[in-house]
Amino acid sequence: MPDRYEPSTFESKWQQRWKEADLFLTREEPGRKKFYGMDFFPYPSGSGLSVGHCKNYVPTDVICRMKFMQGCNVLHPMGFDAFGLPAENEAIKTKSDPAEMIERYAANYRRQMELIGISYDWSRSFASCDPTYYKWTQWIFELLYKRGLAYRKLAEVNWCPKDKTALANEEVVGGLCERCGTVVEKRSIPQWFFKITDYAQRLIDDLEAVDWPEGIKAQQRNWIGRSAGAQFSMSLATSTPNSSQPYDLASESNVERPLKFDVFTTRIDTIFGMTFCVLAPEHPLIGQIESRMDEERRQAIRLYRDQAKLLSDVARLATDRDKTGVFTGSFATNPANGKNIPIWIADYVMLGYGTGAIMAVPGHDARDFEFAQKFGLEIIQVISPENPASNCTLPFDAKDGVMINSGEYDGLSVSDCQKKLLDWLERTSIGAAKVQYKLRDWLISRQRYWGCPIPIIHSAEGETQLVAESDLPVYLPSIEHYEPSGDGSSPLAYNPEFVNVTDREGKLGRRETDTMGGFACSSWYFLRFCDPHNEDQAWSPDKANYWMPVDCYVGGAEHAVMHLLYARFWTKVLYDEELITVSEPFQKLENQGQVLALTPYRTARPGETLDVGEEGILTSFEEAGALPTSEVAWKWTRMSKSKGNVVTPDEAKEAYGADALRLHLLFVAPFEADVLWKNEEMQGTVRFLHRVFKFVENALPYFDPDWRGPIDFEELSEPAKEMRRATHKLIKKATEDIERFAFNTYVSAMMIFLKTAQDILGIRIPDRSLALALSEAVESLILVLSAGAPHSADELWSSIGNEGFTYLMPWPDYQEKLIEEDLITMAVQVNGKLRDTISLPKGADNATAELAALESSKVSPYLEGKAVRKIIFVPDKLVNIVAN
Ligand code: ANZ
Repeated sequence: MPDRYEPSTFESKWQQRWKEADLFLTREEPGRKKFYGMDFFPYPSGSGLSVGHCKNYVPTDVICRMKFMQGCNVLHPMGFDAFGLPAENEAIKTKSDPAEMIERYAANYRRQMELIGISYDWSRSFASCDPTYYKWTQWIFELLYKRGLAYRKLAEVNWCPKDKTALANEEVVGGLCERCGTVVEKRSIPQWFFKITDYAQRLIDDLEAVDWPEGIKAQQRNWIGRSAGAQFSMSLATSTPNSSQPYDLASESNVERPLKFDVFTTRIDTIFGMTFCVLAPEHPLIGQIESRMDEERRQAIRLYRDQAKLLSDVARLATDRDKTGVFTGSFATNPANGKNIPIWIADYVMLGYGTGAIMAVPGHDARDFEFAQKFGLEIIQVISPENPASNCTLPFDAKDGVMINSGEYDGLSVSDCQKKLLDWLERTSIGAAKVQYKLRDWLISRQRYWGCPIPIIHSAEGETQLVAESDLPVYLPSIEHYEPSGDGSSPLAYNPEFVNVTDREGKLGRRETDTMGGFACSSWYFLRFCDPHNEDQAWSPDKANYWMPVDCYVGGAEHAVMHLLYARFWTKVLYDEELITVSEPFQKLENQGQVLALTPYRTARPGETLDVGEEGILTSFEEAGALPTSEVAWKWTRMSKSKGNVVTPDEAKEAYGADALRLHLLFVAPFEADVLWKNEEMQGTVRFLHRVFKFVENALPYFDPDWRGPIDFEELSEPAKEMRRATHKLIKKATEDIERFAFNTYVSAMMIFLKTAQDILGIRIPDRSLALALSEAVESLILVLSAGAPHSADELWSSIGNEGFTYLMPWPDYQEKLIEEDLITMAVQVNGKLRDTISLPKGADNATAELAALESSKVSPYLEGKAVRKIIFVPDKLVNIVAN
């Protein structure tokens, strides 16, 4: 057998054998537990996989392999997120047919994943652009529609002028298109939405039930943004505070009922501190009160509203921006004390949140305080600190103070005051308690070609009809020119064969030409994997109920409020429809760290254009190498094609071997931590694998495949006992570490084991009992290794004369009693007199024993007031403290 790790001699061989044996075909054998392990399915890009991508595929593979060996039926599938903007943009750039392009790219991904020995069941694979898949995406769309959860409305949307499509809120980051970084504009176009807001509370509540990183849960909670407060109605005052002159209400067109508007507040307790109101610039009341204004004011307000249109939501909400606003000239009455207060318009109030109007309390709200100061508005304090001696500056936002300047509520605590005021609002029907969410409905339509067609027909009468279920799928036609039109409609709108369709009455209707954003396709693919070839159903309930939920879902944290929220929403709808029995799709979620690589970086000098990509990063390594090094700074940035810093698994395998790459990815850093990638470091795991081969080779002459039979624990020699202890410690540590995603310590446990085992063997020729313990050690090490380095494990397995694949062997068990270290009792003396005995593991070193002796409560009285001069240590027997 080889005494070194020579990957080129066996890795491809084993991959071929696994394939021939259909080794990773999903089994659904009765009586076994199930384990569903899955990676986020990727969009297959033209540049293929980098070792960065492998940083999540390998750990998931390790846990799936272990689970299978532990006796589970394992579902470990892989597919491709093929529809959507990145694919379409790439197809346009490379002038290819997107369907053909995706197939090519996906095949390359698969080749690379196989290259590093990932145990996917490829028989279950699909791409979201396959008609056999998107038929069911459309079917779920119809289900949402029938439940009133899919609707179309004219909406002001985020429009990316570069991608020429509307974007969901989640796809806009800091006012920029999440994909291309273009400043997003507002446009009014009819759009399809999914009513995710109906599920806001359940999406918060059910986070309790899943085992996810706290950070992701917090991001989801913040994004959903629950606020409990009150909503109440304010009436426009018929007179200004300073004059008893009533407005000439008769001159207004809508004077039958007094004008009212609602405000939402989380601090109803501060109602007596309201000194003005603020409307969002888009608030409809403004149009209604325009007739009260003179021309100058009307103009000023129009100008202000136009300016607000140009600002992104992020800019409007920025706390460091100077407050701006205009007075409407009108007043509203505070229902709590009857005072008339001015109504202002300001862009820090957003139309889309709450009611788009607020009661402003400058004494206690920082934004209102700033505004009041700038425009000279009254500031009233209504809460004082509980301890009157403590001074407070305004705005004072404490919630544990005492009410002041609040009439009959004076002296109450904030929370009691809130309760009483809520009672009063409800009793008088002025308002009620109200829960608000920041979450908006999910904008799903895209004015682009490469997506799942929306199965809707606009009838001749202008009615919206669902395509009959029997007519699904609505095929995405293959068209020559699919570049975005930019006029707010999809290129499909210019394809008469697609557009013209008969409606349910047999008249000429029009097909919906928007397509669904890619996130629709990825909101249920985990269900399809349970039953991917079903032609009659999206999935059979039996299969989905067997496999769901996904036990372990692995992917990047950047999807926190997009994919991960949408998939939870669809799962809940499908649960409500009784199509599945789980209401959460992913029981456990793990986010891997990123792989960063050194990237040549240089900023352009004045007047110079550099051939650079993002943020001044030089587009290729070679070019950078050619530059004088003093001009180039090197930065650690995420590995990506656009930065020219990619290392492919192909290169890594070629130079170091697939198993060395796999173990390195596991070992180099904790799973969730970022990695600074250096190719040379893979030498570390190459050396480790060399040592494993050497160890097995050395053990081979003594190897007894029947070690299980003749071993008798009581009879073992001391070194054999130690060997068994090391083996069982390894099994325990590896099993537990893989289970808790601590893959780096799983690998280091194997390294430590190897060292210990070699120390035990030393240069001695093993006696019979050590030979048996060694045989156990060798087999266990190979099996434990097989999750991380499966090619080497299979090679070693056959080299010790075993048949078949390690994957089909049971994962080794450990015996706790063998791990327990033998304890010995040591005497503790002070100045030669016995004062205590302590229990320590056999072989404890002097530092451990001394510390334990000094900490003994029976010993310390004898040391009081004395200085320890010397400690005499006799291993496993005695600690004598000399003190005077
Ligand atoms: C009076 C008040 C006093 C408020 C106080 C806060 C502190 P969250 O917690 O984020 O839900 N608000 C309501 N609607 C708004 C809108 N459309 N645009 C901007 N601000 C709006 O915030 C709720 C609080 O934000 C509400 O409570 C309201 O100000 C403001 F000491 O009312 B509050």
